[in-house]
Amino acid sequence: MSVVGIDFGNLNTVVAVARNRGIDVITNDVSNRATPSLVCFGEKQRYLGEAAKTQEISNFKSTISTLKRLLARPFDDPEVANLESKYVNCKLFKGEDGNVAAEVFYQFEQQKYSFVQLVAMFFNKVKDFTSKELGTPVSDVVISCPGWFTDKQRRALLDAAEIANLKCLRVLNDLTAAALGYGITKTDLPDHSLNDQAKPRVVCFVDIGHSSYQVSIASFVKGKLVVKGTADDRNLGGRDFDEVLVEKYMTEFNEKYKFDLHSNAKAKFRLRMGCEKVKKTLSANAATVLNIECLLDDKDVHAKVNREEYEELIAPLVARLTGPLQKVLDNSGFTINDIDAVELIGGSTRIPLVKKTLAEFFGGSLDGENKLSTTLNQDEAVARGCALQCAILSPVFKVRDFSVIDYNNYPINLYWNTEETLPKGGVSEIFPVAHSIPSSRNVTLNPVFGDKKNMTVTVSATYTDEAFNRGLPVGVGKHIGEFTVEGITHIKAKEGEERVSEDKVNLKLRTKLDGNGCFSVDSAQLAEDFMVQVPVEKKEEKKEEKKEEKKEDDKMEETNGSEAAKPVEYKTKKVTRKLELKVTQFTHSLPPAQISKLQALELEMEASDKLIVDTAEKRNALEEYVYETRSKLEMSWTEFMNDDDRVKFLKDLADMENWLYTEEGETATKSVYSEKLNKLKAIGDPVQVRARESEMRNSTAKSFRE
Ligand code: ATP
Ligand code: K
Ligand code: MG
Repeated sequence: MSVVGIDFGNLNTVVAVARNRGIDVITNDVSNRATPSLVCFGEKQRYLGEAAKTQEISNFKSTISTLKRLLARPFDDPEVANLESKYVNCKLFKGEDGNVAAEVFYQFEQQKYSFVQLVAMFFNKVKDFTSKELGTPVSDVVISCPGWFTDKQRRALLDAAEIANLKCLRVLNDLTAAALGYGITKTDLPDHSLNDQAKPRVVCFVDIGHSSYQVSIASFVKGKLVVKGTADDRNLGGRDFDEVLVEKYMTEFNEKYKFDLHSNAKAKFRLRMGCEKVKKTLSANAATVLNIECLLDDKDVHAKVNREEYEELIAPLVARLTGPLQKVLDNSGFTINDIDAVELIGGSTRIPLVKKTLAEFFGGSLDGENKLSTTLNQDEAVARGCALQCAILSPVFKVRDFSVIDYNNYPINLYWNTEETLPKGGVSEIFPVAHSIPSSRNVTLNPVFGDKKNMTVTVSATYTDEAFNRGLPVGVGKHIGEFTVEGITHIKAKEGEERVSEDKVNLKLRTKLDGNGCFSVDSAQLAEDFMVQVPVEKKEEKKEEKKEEKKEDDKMEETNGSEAAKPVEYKTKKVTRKLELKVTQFTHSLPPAQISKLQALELEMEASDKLIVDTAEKRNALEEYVYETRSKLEMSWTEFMNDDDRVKFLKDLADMENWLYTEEGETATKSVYSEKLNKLKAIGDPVQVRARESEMRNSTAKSFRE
């Protein structure tokens, strides 16, 4: 069993695993520590992660990026058309569920996939290279997501993991993951078991990645962290720092070279890649050159860029950094003086002007003293934190326990049917801002039966309008779900009891804001107090019955003075009876049947990819054997085969080479290649054995002489 943390970035995904010695970031199939979050469809097979990156230009319209940001986004969300689509090269359309989906060309056909499916494909690849690296199957994972993800987006992430046959133990906020990594490795945190007055350490975490900017403040004591506030500008990230250069050079090159870069997506894409490189170089150098060969119409383009000029261009973006910093201070009730350190995370915090702005905001300067700290690896902190969380949650791994209390940034309202239940308020802010995560709360309603014997109560949950002020993506919307409880009735008296009163029925709903940040109504319980008439038992019997009642978790009270009014053999008593009812959930999670269908489809595609790869490997093996054996026959093997056989074998090899380049030889099946290779080997192997034996004899003789 393995313990895995996945930082699912919009640009790059980083995977960390818990091993006996600690947490390691693992490398992928081409030995990189970060994997491009890309999915690509080819004529025969899919290319995922690194393989997709190498196909991105040649398979332009069928390579899909921006997986994380388009996951669970309604097609009609204006941000899809006005913002995200700028970074996506494939065709987007409105899926049946109203969410944005992708149309690609795969196996010579138009194919359509939802982003839940695309993310699942990518996760399946992550699973594949992680299990290869670990040498064990991967199941349990913790996956990070932006703090600003809504219930719907988080559920989509969980669905994608499930479709990829991963068991996601928790969806963890990026910055909370980083905070966990920080807390668990610091040995000098204030210890409240020694001194409960000790001031907790207060750390501000800042993550500027490829597409978004997030901040949080967490307080730490030994063994525990509490997130005290969060804020973000979810549409500010590295890609925006590229885009200012793209805009500038697009205008310049259009003028200078009479290009029309606006209408050439591929050229624009290559310009964007060039600009990203320039941006990165300028983080460490005062000047550089933008150089792109054959950008358009066979023309190479060049431009000198210096950092000063670049900093002027990005000044408006950098100005947006302070808003969320002020907000997170306001939310958490801390002042700048309270902040002990500012931990930087994400690739874009490498930009010097960004660092300078952050240092100055917290009362320091970049060259002098400041609160900026990089005790965490800025590219790997989130993945490491996820792996730690997975280790804490996993039963197979022993790790120091560390309690993580997250922060609810989007308040949640619960609504219920005002006509048929009391109280009639109809709405309650069930999880307000700053409520801790995970947590649960009970809500008690009193169904009003009227003439009905049997009732159904539906409650619904949404984010409050206040959530929009706190950054909830408007287009994703505030809807969370409906939760229906059927079969609400007066509870029946037990056998031998006669019910003599109708009373108030309590419907207790247990609501939960779980570790994933998802809301649910977990269970429902009916409870009713009523009077029953029962025969008076003898002392011993009574004792026995009491025991039994206790076992069923029932509460029984006797009512005073009723016994005298009744015939001697009967009495009236008050009982509390409870009944568990099923809650049917209508959330944004996919129904189980749909998940199974998509799992099967994913397995099918995976098998088809594997067959293509294996077939190509077999063909290569055959081709290699032909070349190698021929050269051996012409050189070192001459003496181990008689001339006739050798000439015949050489001809076989030449025929095989010719066949490999015929239509049939290019498109044969795995087993045909295997069979042909085995036939050649049947002739070649004995020669190989003779050659090796002779070689060994020679080398023994040689060492004997020496
Ligand atoms: P997100 O968190 O938004 O989903 P991500 O996690 O994939 O995205 P990161 O890997 O943290 O993003 O950061 C990638 C971004 O950092 C890219 O925009 C990249 O250009 C930028 N970046 C990386 N190195 C540097 C550098 N030296 N200078 C400036 N920017 C850099
Ligand atoms: K990342
Ligand atoms: Mg990130």
